[in-house]
Amino acid sequence: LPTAMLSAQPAGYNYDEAKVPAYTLPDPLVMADGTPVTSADQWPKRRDEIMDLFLQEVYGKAPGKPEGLHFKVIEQSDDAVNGKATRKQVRVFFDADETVAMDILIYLPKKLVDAKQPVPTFLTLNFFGNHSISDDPAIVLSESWMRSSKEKGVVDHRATEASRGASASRWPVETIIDRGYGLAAIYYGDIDPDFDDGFKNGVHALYDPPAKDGWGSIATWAWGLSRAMDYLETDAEIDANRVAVFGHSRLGKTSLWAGASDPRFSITISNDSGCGGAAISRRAFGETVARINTSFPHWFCDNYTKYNDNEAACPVDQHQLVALIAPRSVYIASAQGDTWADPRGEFLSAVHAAPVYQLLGTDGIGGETELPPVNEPIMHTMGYHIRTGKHNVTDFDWKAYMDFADQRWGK
Ligand code: GTR
Repeated sequence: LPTAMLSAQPAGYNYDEAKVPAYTLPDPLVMADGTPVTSADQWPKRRDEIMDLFLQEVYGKAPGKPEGLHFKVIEQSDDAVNGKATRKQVRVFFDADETVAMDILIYLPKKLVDAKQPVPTFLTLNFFGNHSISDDPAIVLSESWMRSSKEKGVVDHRATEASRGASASRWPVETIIDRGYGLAAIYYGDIDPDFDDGFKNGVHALYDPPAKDGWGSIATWAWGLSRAMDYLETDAEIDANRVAVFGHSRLGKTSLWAGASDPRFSITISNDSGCGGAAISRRAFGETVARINTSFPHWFCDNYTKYNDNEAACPVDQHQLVALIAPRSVYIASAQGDTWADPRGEFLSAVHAAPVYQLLGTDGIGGETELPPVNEPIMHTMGYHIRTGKHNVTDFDWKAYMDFADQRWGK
């Protein structure tokens, strides 16, 4: 990732709160025909309306579970992470002919596996291959296309031995195991390589090219997370009722869409997800819809370009994405130095989704309306923090996510 570029403030965009345009957000609790939603039993109908708009105008429609989906354990060991964990690498084939597949790397606390206690697990996508999250030499070195050609030991868009552990600072594997959680990791490029190739590679190879409301890459990666969940549900060592889906940046946008579109995810975590993730688009603070659709034309469905420099015309905004997850737990995190992702806009989507959470009988974001002080996580059914530092995933973030999981899952 061009981290240096991300923590900078690209010129030509607004970073001044005083210059945020006046805006009116679409109300998640008013039906399309104007009827107010005042009781929980009206919510499913309103939720369908909002979901249809996100499918049609923002992320695009994905197919269901493919008929040929099947799984093979390609490697396993009961001696990983200094003897504290089991390791399993599972190949998920998206078709009967085994032409397209993704690998899931799974670490589980050995103590829980030995005690036959299903393990609550963080399901995550990563940017540089499963081998990049740890220097564990048994992790299969990814052969998939990689974005960078110079970073993280990647040469000519392929990983090399030097890529092992290159992103380990973002993945405190041993701490996760020590705290009694499992980690399931997938390289996002196995599902769909992150460049605009006209929807030919990755899993798109198995389907017709998408229409204007067809799945963009974010919807495709989220679909891959649902296929991973299909696997997790078959694995007795994993507690499929306690799976937290986590992602950073474009993969934070992805985890939010996965959590919204697949109710099997118990907790959804968005780390620094920004524009097209948790940030309110109408604020046009930092990255804008026009910029994201121009730089990354493959991420959203084609209809989303209608809202380039015209956010107010979009029938939905990102607080409604968060509302789609209700009443399930959601955690949104920001970084103070990540102005490109609009920290205040990320927080506000939690605030403006909270009425839906409250209607459904939860405490939402605990009635908070002001951005909390830095480094002080808020944890209710919805959680939020803004930490010091840049666009990144840090130990502070992971500690908050595991504390949140402890609280939500009553550990
Ligand atoms: C940036 C993009 C952001 C964010 C980020 C990332 O270039 O503008 O929306 O997704 O990439 O994924 O690291």
